[in-house]
Amino acid sequence: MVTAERVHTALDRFRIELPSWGFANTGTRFGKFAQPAAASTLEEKFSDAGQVHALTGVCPTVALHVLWDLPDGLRSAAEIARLSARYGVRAGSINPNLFQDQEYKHGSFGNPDPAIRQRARQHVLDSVAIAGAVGSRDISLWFADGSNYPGTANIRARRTWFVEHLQASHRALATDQRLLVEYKPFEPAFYHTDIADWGMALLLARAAGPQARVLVDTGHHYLSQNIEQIVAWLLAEGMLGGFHFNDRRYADDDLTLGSIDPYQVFRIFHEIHAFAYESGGAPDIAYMVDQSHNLKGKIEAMIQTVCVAQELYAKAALVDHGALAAAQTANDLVAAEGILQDAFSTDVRPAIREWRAAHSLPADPLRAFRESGYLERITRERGSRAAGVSSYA
Ligand code: RM4
Ligand code: MN
Ligand code: MN
Repeated sequence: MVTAERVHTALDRFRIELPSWGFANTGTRFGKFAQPAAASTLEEKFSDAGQVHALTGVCPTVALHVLWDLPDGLRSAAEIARLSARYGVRAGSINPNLFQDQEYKHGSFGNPDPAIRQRARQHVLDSVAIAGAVGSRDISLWFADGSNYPGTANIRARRTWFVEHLQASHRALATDQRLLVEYKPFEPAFYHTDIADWGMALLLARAAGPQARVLVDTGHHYLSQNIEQIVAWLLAEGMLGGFHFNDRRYADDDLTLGSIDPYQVFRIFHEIHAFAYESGGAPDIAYMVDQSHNLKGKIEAMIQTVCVAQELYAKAALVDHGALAAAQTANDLVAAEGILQDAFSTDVRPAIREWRAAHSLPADPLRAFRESGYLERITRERGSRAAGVSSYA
């Protein structure tokens, strides 16, 4: 297949979910710089996500955070249906919030108080019901649980509670739903976190039940950790459920994808394409963005992210897998590495522009957004009200 064809085939099957919280005001613990155009209602988040999807054509779903987006729980389902019809994007993964209520100061599923563990379980069960009502497949679990000081938490007891409550959550799933278990080694807890790495997430997902998978957030690793190796292992185990994409230089920085290390993202996509090549089918992975743009314009940063994701996914699809296998078998290190480097340095942008034209999409979505007048309109409409910081991420 020639380059353009390979790029087009890859893009045909690549979809990426947008986080509702990426359109809202966010910041750091040192301050929040409110943007007049930031979304503060669910309707505005759907509207902004709808813009990104209209211009890129590859973002049909929006991840929702239950506490921030669905404070009325199940009663919000009808509203979601209305917003989906109006703005052309559906509800994506449902993210329970097990970290902001005062009760969760010492944990949720890992809290030593059984009443709080029960409350957390109920919130996840409610979230599964919401997912059912809005037609979402994935319930995505991230826990802030952990401790800050040695000796203050019974690590094994908490592990047992996690198994028990994840199993109870899994029992509530419909047959087509999935539970995604996210891991993170630091923040907000700084001594231990209850699900610190992919191994713990894998064991917990296995213990939870057959519809649980691991979710890899690129920012949730120690520096220099080989994330693509983790991806390769999870693929081999049939346990890679999805990604939260973002980039970082130090910790969970939530910077735009590929802004710091595009080769890292390329290597992750390469492992996925290589797995598909060897196993004869693309794995079922939910690609999601988990970023908060504190300084960049939120919609622009999201469009930029989607375009970069497409480029890196397409570049990785150019790897000649047959030649790579031969070079690996012959231990021809320079040739093998060169095959990756050739793919990475190919300019796929002309082929992506062709693909967009073929789908009646603007060749340059960012430019089309800047020329659309949408940003000026929402800045006018939203800027007049008092700036509210509706979420943090
Ligand atoms: C966490 C994690 C979760 C996200 C929250 C807001 O660090 O990445 O996925 O929902 O932040
Ligand atoms: Mn995440
Ligand atoms: Mn994170």
